[in-house]
Amino acid sequence: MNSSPIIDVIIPAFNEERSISKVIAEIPDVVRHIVVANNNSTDRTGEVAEAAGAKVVFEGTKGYGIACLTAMEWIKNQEVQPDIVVFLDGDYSDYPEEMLSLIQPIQEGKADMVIGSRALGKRESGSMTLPQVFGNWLATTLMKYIQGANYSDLGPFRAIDWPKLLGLGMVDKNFGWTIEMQIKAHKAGLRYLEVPVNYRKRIGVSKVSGTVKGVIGAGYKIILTIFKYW
Ligand SMILES: Nc1nc2c(ncn2[C@@H]2O[C@H](COP(=O)(O)OP(=O)(O)OP(=O)(O)O)[C@@H](O)[C@H]2O)c(=O)[nH]1
Ligand SMILES: [Mg+2]
Repeated sequence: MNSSPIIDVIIPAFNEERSISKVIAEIPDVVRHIVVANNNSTDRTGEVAEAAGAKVVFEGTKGYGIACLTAMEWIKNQEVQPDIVVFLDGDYSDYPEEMLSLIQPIQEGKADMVIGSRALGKRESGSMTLPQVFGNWLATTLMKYIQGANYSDLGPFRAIDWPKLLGLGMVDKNFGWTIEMQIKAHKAGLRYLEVPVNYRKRIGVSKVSGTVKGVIGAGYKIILTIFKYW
């Protein structure tokens, strides 16, 4: 790949007004567009992200996947397409500067997709709930036995070759998004690897792992997705 690839970042965000500007500020300056998918937030997420220099696209239907798909549509409509896209959460759990280690293997032609694995990195105590740790272990173990895929985490922080991502035909509109990408990448023969990423307690209120509804909804959808792509 080109030694200075064009890199865009996608941040799905639902009510992250307290964290989003910190996330944006710490993104390395190798990035071209930072696209925040404002997922029907009822707080000032959109205004704050725009003031911090991001392109904000609005998605009125709630759901992690649909927010990512909307941001991808915006990128598809740009005259110059990126080489690499990075996905990052808006809650400041990830360390945006670690993006460089996700991008590097793709830039060097060693991988098409790089997952930031929290299982391999250092986790601040309390940054992941027990159901979340167990759920990620179960999902990656099932993926190993059912699909033969080699992952240790469903970490949302990831980088992927843009044309290859488009080729996967992503469709999941909510919590199946991360695992769908991983299963499809494996089945399509993409070269993928994981690098350790560190993880800290989010700023603001949990939408998924800290709520009963979120855990059940995400767990159900993740297992369903594994069997859907059996
Ligand atoms: N739950 C949820 N999150 C969304 C949605 N749209 C965008 N997001 C963003 O997706 C990211 C992940 O959500 P989080 O609430 O951090 O979920 P999590 O990382 O599993 O759990 P916690 O960090 O413990 O809350 C955040 O940046 C959210 O703002 C949506 O419709 N639902
Ligand atoms: Mg989070």
